[in-house]
Amino acid sequence: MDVDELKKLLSEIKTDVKARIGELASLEKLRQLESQIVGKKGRLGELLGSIGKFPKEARGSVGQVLNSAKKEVAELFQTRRTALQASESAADSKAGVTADPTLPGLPRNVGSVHPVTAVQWEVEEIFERLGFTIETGPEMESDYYNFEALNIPAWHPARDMQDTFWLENGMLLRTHTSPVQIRAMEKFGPPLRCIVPGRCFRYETIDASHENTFHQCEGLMIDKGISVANLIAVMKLLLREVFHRDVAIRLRPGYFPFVEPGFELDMSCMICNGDGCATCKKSGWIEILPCGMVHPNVLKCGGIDPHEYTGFAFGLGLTRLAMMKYGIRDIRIMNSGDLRGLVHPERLCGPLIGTRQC
Ligand code: FA5
Repeated sequence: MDVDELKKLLSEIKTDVKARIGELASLEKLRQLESQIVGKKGRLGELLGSIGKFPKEARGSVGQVLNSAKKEVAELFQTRRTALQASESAADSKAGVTADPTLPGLPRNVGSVHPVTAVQWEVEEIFERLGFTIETGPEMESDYYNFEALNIPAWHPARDMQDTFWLENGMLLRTHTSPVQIRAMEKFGPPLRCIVPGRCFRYETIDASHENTFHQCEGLMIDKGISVANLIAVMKLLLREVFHRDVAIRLRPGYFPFVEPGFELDMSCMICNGDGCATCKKSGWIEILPCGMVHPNVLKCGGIDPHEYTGFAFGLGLTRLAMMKYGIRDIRIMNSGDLRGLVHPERLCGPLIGTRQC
């Protein structure tokens, strides 16, 4: 097709539009015709998309002709649209149709997330990237999973480290998330990488950094050849990702019957920048991440051969991590229901996903 033939075709299209447009009685019909003519597969739309098929030297004039036709057709549609809109709204008001203020409004996404939930999502996301799964376990536990299987028999003085809420049915409210270590070993066997965020309970006096109901996040990695080096690397990565910078930490020997060796990993208090305040009891440090190499007795209880496999475990204080991350001075705010402590969800990474019950 040459430019003259194109002009002829465009003029036919315009005549056709003019003839049909006046007969259209509704905005919907007008919209349908517009899409038949100007839409990608419409008569004019196809021509607009065909500039590339014309010889190079003709493309300039073809483009001009097409654009002016496009403009004229768009004006025809706009003029008719304005007329139809006016007549439709006149018809509505004649029929008494007006805006109904009693109809329910459009729903708005309001609401915020608890700081512990926020930090939990973040930790889950970090560990999912490292190939860890997310598990859960029961809050009402047996003596066996909470203590015995973790190398804490009934006579062991370490039981006093975690004051326990005992229930009338002989069960207890779990004092830590560590029982899920055993449940996960039993359920999945080695190799194993999982984290277990969840609520814990201790019968203890509440102060700025101690609650009787708080959150921890257990971590467990078991495979051949896992060492303290893996443990430290993962702990450092975790804190760097949560705080988006290197965080001052100190590692000291720590005693937990279920790990050997065991460590206490403290982070510099973010409330006072390590100067000492009520939250860190003037020490400048917050106990946040006790950890260690899984004790061979614990591996055995989970049905894993300690001669073949080793592993590390940690018990992250999730509530304290949230305090450090969001600058919350007093842990008592966390369970107070004070809405001012909530975090805006758009700053967060996503919903809890892939949680499994162990
Ligand atoms: C434990 O609970 C061990 N199960 C952690 C562990 C797991 C060690 C695996 C080694 C291997 P601990 O009692 O220190 O340890 O508690 C762990 C963390 O939970 C503490 O560092 C602290 O951040 C948090 N935490 C403990 N008690 C409270 C409390 N009353 N209120 C708020 N946070 C607490």
